[in-house]
Amino acid sequence: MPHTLNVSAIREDFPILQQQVHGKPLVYLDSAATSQKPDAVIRAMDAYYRTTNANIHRGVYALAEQATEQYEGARHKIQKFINAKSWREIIYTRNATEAINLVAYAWGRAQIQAGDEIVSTVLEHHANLVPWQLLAKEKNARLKFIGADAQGLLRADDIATLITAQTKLVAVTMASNVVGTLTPIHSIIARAHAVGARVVVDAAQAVPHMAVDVQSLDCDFLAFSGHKMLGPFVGILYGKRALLEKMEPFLGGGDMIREVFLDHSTWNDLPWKFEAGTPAIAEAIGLGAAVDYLTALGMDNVRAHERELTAYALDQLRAIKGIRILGPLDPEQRGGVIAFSIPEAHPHDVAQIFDGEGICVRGGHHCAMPLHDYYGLSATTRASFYVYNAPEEVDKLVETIKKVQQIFKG
Ligand code: C6P
Repeated sequence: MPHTLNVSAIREDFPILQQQVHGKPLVYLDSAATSQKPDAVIRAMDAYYRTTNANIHRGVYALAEQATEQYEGARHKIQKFINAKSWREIIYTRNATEAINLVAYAWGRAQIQAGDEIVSTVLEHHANLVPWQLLAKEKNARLKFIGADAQGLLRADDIATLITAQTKLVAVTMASNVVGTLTPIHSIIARAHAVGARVVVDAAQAVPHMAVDVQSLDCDFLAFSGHKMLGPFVGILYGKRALLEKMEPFLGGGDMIREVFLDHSTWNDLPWKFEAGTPAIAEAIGLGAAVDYLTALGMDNVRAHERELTAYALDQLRAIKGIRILGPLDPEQRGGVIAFSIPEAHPHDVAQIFDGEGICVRGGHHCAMPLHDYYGLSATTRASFYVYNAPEEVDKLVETIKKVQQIFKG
């Protein structure tokens, strides 16, 4: 396997990976749930608490000014990372889930009316499904779903026929957290815009793993989570400035206002109109450090590394008899997420056996119950790769699957 990234050097940057679990070297294959954090991120947050801790946008003293500068500086890094036109289009949220809910409340409640259609896909994480169910119910709007084939590829026919003049919004994932599919996001967005619909992209499994350029995508909104991209627990909503300017606030309180009277208020400029209350300051600064780290690696290298690992894993997994692997067979069409099912073993038992080997994998429905139903499964086991994973760890994954089969064949 060619080495696009220097994995052993990268691993040195991650203190957590140096430990043993149950007497075995830790093998972390659950980065789709949350990634590990490099020293640079931990140090950035530590330095904030040790030297700069103060609230932002309020104090006139040096500490508060430095904290504000670092918090806003991280926003500029994130802007550059996804190539947004303006830093005002970058809104800090709690996570990707909150980012999508912000759109559902602040944009959706004003724009969606009875009879309107919202088009999504069967691949979605609950975070990009439940907010639209709530909105559709409240507004008497209709939800429609683009289907997928047996490999988890979205059906081109559905994209063409379901997105129509009645469609007001298309809510679609860029990369599935279960089947790994990279969706044809450019053509979905083009189709949606051709009928006058807006598009929300769930990029929680995309921004950490490949170069994402919101201007080239031309998406209206895009959501992702810092904690899946080597950063801390903070999220980001990107939105086109013209849309965000017209939207009413999501949450009310401090910092999001310009003037407050007893009977009404006026709103702060973007992006602060959507950042009510004291935000996760250290986390935002930590995310800035994560963006620096990923930028230094190069997002094309990150993608190439994960594609190589995924191809290597798929080759070996396909050779194992009696397991079902979800998602596209071609590594070009998927991210570094591989969910599989061993029919004789429940995924929770599988994950426990893996744990005994010091290997972290996730067992369950991965917050995508309808997708599991779609494929006639109640749960799967999932391995997911990131910059610090090595081919030897894929070998351990394969060995442990064989061990599980042995145990259950008894
Ligand atoms: N998926 C997983 O193990 P939050 O929890 O808000 O940071 O991210 C939500 C989310 C949204 N979209 C996709 C595609 C996701 O994968 C996730 C998070 C984790 O797959 C936790 S369930």
